[in-house]
Amino acid sequence: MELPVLYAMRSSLYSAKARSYLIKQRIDYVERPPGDPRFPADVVPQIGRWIIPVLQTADGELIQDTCDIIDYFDAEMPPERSAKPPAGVQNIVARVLEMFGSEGLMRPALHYRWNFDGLNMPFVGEDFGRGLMLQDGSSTFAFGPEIDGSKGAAARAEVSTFAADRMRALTLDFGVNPETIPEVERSYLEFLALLSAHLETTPYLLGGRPTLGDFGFIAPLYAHLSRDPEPSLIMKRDAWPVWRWVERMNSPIIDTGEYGDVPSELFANDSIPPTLVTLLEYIGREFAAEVEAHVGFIDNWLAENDEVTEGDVVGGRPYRRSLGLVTWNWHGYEISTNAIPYRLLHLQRIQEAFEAADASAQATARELLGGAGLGGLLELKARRRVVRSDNRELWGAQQQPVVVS
Ligand SMILES: N[C@@H](CCC(=O)N[C@@H](CS)C(=O)NCC(=O)O)C(=O)O
Repeated sequence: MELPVLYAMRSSLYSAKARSYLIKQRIDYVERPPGDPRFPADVVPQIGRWIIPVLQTADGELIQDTCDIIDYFDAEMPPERSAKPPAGVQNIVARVLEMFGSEGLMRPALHYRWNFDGLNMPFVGEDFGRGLMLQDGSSTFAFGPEIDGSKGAAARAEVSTFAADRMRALTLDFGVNPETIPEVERSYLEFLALLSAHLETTPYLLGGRPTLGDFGFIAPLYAHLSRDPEPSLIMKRDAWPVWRWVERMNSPIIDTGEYGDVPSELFANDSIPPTLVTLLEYIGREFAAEVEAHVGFIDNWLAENDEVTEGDVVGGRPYRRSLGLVTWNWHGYEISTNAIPYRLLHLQRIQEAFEAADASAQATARELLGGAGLGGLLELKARRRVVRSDNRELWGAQQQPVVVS
């Protein structure tokens, strides 16, 4: 039987989420970088865009998107190993944490990668070059300029510069600019302090084993914030428990020794401890306004583009992931950031978990998230759902919008 193959890069944010799931669940797999000639030949044409990670299952099926990759394997997991807590408060919170980890830490991730060239670039440049070009010279990079891998280090440098320039340009569209940088840094240090305080009490976000929340958090906290040289120093200096959690999330054993004999179970009685409530309050301050602005912008866009019908590709092309720039107020700064309909999928996941909970868990979750300023996550909706089909995001059925006016 063939092993599953993960097309991924060490320096890629979302690759870490899928990789960590495979490692923690002890799923044997092969990892190939996108510089492998099979990626442009077999994967990109079927997926319809250059994007990582992509999982090729043992049966040869291709799955793009970290949520779908996790769902695919998790469907076969026994409840005591599943990344999804049973229906209830923890299941809702796990998805809130997954959304925030996957989408809400882009400002520090991009800032600490792209604004510290002296320390970062020698390392990040090698990472990009070696992920996008194989060392045996067999790669051709045709996403943008055609670059022939047989030129070795020169080809790697060329491909790395091309990819780095594209990514660096994104920092502005995620709200990192000279005016906001001090606040990006302050807010990230606050986040590290709160996450450290929580991890002082528990090896994983919801207890003795990882859940969707941990896999969401590892996305920005692996490649960008723990592995790139500059932020790596910050994390090691200021947030040892977070650094250790990153190691743990990449270890195939439960790796909780320093906590004593911790059972690999979630917190008892579907509870959420005070240190996690404090972290949720931070997420409310950091992310709630961004989600409100997103849903409002996307709903407005749908109202203005009423020729859109169910089944249309979001953005018109699979690789156009933003509908434009939405302006909103982040900690007192007016910033304009990419409006990404993909994020509605995360909201839908949270809302589905809420609907699956019983009335008492719903009441507890409403109080908990409402108190953290995150009540909107349970309700906000644009006038169409987003669905995924054939590894692309499509507009789904119409629904009654719920937006903040
Ligand atoms: N929602 C996707 C996001 C994947 C994604 O954005 N991947 C980045 C690398 S970390 C990428 O391939 N970017 C290529 C590009 O934007 O051109 C997932 O969860 O898998």
